[in-house]
Amino acid sequence: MAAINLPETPLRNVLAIMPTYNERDNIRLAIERVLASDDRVNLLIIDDASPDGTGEIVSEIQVINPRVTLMRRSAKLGLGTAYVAGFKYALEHEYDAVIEIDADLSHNPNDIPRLLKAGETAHFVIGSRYVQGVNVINWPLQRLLLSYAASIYSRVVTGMPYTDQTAGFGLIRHQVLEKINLDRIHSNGYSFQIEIKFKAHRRGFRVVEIPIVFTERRQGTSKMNKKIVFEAIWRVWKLRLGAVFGRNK
Ligand SMILES: Nc1nc2c(ncn2[C@@H]2O[C@H](COP(=O)(O)OP(=O)(O)OP(=O)(O)O)[C@@H](O)[C@H]2O)c(=O)[nH]1
Ligand SMILES: [Mg+2]
Repeated sequence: MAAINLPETPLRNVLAIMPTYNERDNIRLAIERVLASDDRVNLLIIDDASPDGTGEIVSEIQVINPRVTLMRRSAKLGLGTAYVAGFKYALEHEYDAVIEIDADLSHNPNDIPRLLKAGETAHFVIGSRYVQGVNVINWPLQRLLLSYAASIYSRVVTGMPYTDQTAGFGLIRHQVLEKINLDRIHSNGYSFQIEIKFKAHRRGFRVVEIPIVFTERRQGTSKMNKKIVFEAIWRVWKLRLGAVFGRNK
């Protein structure tokens, strides 16, 4: 696996991608804070027909703010396919990089400048909860242990050295998105985050972790469920075996 040269171009324009499902109580503040974080950042919100009216709120905001775009899908199709649609949009519109960020303010938009800074010399920046101790606020112990154990498990199975394998906050340069076959990403829940890191790592891109603090949502409801966890458990083996047998392109 040959290491790919470090990125040479500065980050001129970056698309923050924010998938939403029932985030009515978070979305306004989330938009405001992401846009305030850096002038180079525009925002794409991918709403899966949220019954609570999240899409209508964003629709009103995009009319008055050219930095905000709404992509509406007809049903709840999952986080993974939302990000894939967002990545394709970013490539079509020639963004230098994308930022993945949740709408529930668990990821702090104030950390975006540090992601951008690290992205000057890396292709993939992971906003990591575990690279410097454990930086998670307000999670029940059970949830924290599940997440932490999932990272260790994925690390052992995939061989990737990163401490936060399911991180959903990060920056990905366009070179990575171009190189990965986006139509061949099949996982949807937490394993989506593992799969995309794995594909970047395998292709020799420079992946770095920077510490971030993750805070449990204060508003709205969680979409996390057992199916998402079980998907991750078997998917990592699929990734590993696919790599062994030369698939996963
Ligand atoms: N478009 C879209 N967005 C989704 C879907 N599922 C979750 N999301 C969004 O993805 C982000 C992460 O989902 P969360 O429900 O916060 O998942 P989580 O962070 O694991 O769980 P909690 O923070 O505990 O609720 C949030 O912005 C959700 O609104 C989906 O099927 N489609
Ligand atoms: Mg969340």
